[in-house]
Amino acid sequence: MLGKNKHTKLIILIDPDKFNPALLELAAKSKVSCFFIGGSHITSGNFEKTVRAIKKKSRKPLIIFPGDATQVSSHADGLLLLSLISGRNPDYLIGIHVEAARKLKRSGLAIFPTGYILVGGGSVSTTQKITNTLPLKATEKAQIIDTALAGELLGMKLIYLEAGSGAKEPVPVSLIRAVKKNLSVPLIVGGGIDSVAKARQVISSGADYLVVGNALETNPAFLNDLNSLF
Ligand code: 1GP
Repeated sequence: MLGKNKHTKLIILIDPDKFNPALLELAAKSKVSCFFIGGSHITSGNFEKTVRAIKKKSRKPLIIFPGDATQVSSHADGLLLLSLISGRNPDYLIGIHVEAARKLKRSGLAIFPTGYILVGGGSVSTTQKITNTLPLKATEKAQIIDTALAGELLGMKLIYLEAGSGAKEPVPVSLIRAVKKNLSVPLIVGGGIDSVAKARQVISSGADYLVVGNALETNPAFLNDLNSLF
């Protein structure tokens, strides 16, 4: 479901609070490899209801990108078990995982242990606030590569370089390229991709997956522009 790719694949992140069914119709006709669902701060949206609605309308894999321990549904296909390895908050390294372990085991979901690396994206991200951790600076290239490698050596099956939802500055292409070069597991990149030019940069870096959320929430037609790149 989530492996290494010769060419970057596109993933759409759906926030249940802002779910727009029209996006599913557009995605059906486009080169979207799968959907992520989740949010670090779900307020009004009903997580379970949205998971079912997506599964009813789309055959593409639906993978949970959980914002907290409650975001588990056996109606999805898989779940990123995120460890925030850029930070040093034990809750986000092991605490919440212990809390959710039984539920996850029973869920039957495909579980993808994921090393989640927050990279400073020019503004304070929601993830940074909620997790009470500092992102790594994009200029700390060696530290970011070592963090990704440590994740891989700990057995994580994916590494996610995250600039933060709606980031002003996406993860720099030179950094993505350097991490990718040193890594054996698939690399996911996301945060702040709101133009074809920015998407093209990520693709040129050789990342295995590019995640787009915000920009498609506000403008689903952006998917038509992205399509030409994949
Ligand atoms: C956020 O990487 C994802 O966790 C996607 O970010 O919403 O900015 O596209 P955007």
